[in-house]
Amino acid sequence: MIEANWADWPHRRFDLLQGRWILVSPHRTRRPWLGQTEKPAPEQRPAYDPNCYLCPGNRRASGQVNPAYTGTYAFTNDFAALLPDAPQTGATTDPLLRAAPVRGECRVLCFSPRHDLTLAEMPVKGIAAVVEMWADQVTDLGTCHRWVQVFENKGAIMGCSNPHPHGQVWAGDFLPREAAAEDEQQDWWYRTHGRPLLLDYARRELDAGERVVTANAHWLAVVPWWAVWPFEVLLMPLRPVGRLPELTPVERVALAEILQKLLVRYDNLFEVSFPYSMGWHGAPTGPDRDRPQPHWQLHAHFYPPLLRSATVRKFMVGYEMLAEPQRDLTPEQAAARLRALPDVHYKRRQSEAGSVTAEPSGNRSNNQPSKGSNS
Ligand code: H2U
Ligand code: ZN
Repeated sequence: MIEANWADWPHRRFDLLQGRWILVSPHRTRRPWLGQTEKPAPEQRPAYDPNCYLCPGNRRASGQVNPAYTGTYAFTNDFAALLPDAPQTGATTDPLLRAAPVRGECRVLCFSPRHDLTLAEMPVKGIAAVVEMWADQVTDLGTCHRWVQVFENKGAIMGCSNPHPHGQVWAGDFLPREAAAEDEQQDWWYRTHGRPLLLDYARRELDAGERVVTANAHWLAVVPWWAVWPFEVLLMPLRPVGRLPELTPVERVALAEILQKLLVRYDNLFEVSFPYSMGWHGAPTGPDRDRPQPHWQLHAHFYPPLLRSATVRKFMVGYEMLAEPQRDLTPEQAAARLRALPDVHYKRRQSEAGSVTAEPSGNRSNNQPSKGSNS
């Protein structure tokens, strides 16, 4: 248990993965709120949208036509941020105005041909196909690129341009800032303690229970001790795994199952399709591919912006931009709220009551939550 008064008084917590401090101000959750809190009108999307550039058979901005795909589908981003043939010259020698050339590739990953679904509303089988696609992209792009960033930006509030269920992968020949910080922190822990940081951390969280959102035999989802976003979640496997392609078939299905449980809870929190940015971090690839990196533990981050309703979001402004990240709601409070929610999607419950239709959630195996996860 954390010190009792930490639920009431300002304090700082250390983010061991990023190596930085976070300010926590739980007493501020009692301040009055005068902003909006209403729920937006539920969105009704067609299963196929002739104007969507991600739907099967439709033409994209590049003029290329998507195939009549029936499962997942990946294509090279028509407006890629990294290019495979960018010139490799031009590194500056000026110590004040530094620059370096970069090469890479960007792809768009369609999760389903159905325009009206989200990962949260897809059956476990469909989510497992997305897990396969993520792993295949890491294998493929990891042969030559040092960092393969698989991610999903979901919801207009996160700048996502299209509600068709999709993610992206950006692969480059350099270690980006977040990756470099995590590499350094995990390496330091491993050298000091002889075990991977995130496996020690997962064990501690399973024992404590108070930040666990959901868990199964292979995976753990927690609101991390050092969470910045109100309902931030860290998802990790419970045995040493460096990268997505190393997951066994059983672990992949277990991942699809825990993803569904987590994302359904997210949607149920404010009864909206919950926006977030999520993405996978694993051991660096490319030239580092065959180098042993036992300090690296595969994990996913979920960063949702919503704070107290479908329309009230946390802003990273003021002190956060100029000093350090800050949160009001404690990670323990956030985890307790997520844990208490049903893992049946609210649209499904409504459709059973006869209003909205949704895809069967395919909630097959009912995993036993680990110790402490259901308090
Ligand atoms: P969001 O996930 O942020 O909505 O981005 C979708 C991506 O799809 C975006 O990176 C790409 C954009 O460059 N895109 C295409 O590759 N082809 C298109 O025809 C439109 C959008
Ligand atoms: Zn579509």
